[in-house]
Amino acid sequence: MEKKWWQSSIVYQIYPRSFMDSNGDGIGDLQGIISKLDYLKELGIDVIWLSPVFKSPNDDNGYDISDYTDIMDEFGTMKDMEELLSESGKRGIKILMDLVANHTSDEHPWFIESRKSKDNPYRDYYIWRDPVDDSVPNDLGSNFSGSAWEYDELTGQYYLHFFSKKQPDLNWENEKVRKEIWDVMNFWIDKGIGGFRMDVLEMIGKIPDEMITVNGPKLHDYIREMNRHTFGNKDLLTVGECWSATPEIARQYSNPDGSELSMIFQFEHCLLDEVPGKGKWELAPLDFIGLKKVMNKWQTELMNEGWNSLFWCNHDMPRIISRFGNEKEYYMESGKMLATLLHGLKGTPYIYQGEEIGMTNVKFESIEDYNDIEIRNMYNERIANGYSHEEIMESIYAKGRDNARTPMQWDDSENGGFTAGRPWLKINPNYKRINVVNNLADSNSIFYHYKKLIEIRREYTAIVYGDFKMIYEEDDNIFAYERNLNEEKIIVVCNFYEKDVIFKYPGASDKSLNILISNYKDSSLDLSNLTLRPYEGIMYRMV
Ligand code: TEU
Ligand code: CA
Repeated sequence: MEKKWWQSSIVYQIYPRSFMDSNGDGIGDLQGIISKLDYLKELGIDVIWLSPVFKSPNDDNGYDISDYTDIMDEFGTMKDMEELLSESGKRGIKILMDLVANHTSDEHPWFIESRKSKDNPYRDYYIWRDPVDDSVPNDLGSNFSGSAWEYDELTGQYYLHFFSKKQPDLNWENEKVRKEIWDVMNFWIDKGIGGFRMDVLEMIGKIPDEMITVNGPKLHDYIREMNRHTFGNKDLLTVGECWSATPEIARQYSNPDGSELSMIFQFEHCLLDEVPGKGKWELAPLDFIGLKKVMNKWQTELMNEGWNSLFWCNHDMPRIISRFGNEKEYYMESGKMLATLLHGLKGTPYIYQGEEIGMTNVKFESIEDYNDIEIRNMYNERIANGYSHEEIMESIYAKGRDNARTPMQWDDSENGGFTAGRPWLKINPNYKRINVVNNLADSNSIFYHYKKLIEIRREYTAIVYGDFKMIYEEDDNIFAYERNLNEEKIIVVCNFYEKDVIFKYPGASDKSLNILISNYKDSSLDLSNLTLRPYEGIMYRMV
């Protein structure tokens, strides 16, 4: 397979609202990001995925767009955006824009028009249906609780919204809609961006009348058509958010012939600490063997065709140390082990802001301290259904999206150096201990661990291109694998838990072995009989 720049790149996701506030209004902004580019350069990343910065009434913090070619007032102006592009360009960093094209805001001019009358030229930009028996057209539900259909008095029809009712779904069957989106994409491509992250891309081929929400029959036609009219011959990074993809579908999305995308995000590894089939709020202990199986499957099935994205965190996910690590007793060890485990895999790694300094989940007592619409809708629905405040909060503490969205912790000053004003969402009270300044001052910090992982990936091509082979598949505590390229072998061995465990490398040999990175100072080189301490995670190189 021809080598692509995005295969050897490291992506850093910024949630602009929470990254850095430059003007004291409590909301992160583009100038704030610009002021921190040198910090990102120091970490060593190549690409920034910028969560949406377009005009938006912020019902879902920018994932409800009212103008795709202008910047949200709170974040700055188009001039600031152009400055961000040129300043990051100077540092060799590309910018991915977050294309939310499955739906718009209800305040987008297209929807304002669409809503006016049944014969408005924009009516078919969205999905309108007559009532059935004086009620909703069918049982489709919104991802943010309740029905996916909202009644509109004016014309006596329902419109479809798979997210909040302020996020009406676009009708991709309408060619005019598809063309509008290509125009938007070309507008941004012309500004010199590095590519797109595409929000809930798997949903654009929906057929609501047949209850088909994802992977509709025309999905890949739409993507190939979009590819031809926009980024197809531009060498950009494109990554689609595709929760329901199987490896087979992913090979299609990331087909090496370049007809669709670079890669997708799939989330199978994020669904293993919930009661199967019951959704994210029904908590269950992590199915560790399940996690290994899922990782093994995706690594293996996309090894020679297609490409994986690698991530633990994003703006919708809990913090990984709180989730799969041991925040209380082995904070450093588990944080570093999880990073090593992920960054040794084959694919393009994504780091979510704050992950590189070991930020953790947050626990606010009052629901009023939460902002996220998914959390608030779920809370209200569950209270109405008789759940107690306490049990709902347990779910929110474990899985709520605001865990990822508390402001970035820059230093130990008030509000963690994020803002001189009052932050839009409270900062995690642990900011005095966990912050950028502390990380940069300690050569043993989580930050320097991530930085080193990035350097190692640059140095050893086996990590980017090598084959993957899982070892110790059935073990209940150890996550271990090999990466092989020509004569070079990388071996990653991780103890996922706090008990000491013994690892015996099946092919221990007399070849020379060295440690590329470990979360303990004195990790052993004796792979034939290795005692792994709590959360010990080591990456070896054998030549
Ligand atoms: O997320 C898609 C999505 O399915 C999420 O709502 C997901 O179910 C939930 O967050 C899991 O916790 C994308 C964006 O990443 C998310 O931030 C947006 O709210 C959503 O689309 C709507 O645009
Ligand atoms: Ca601001």
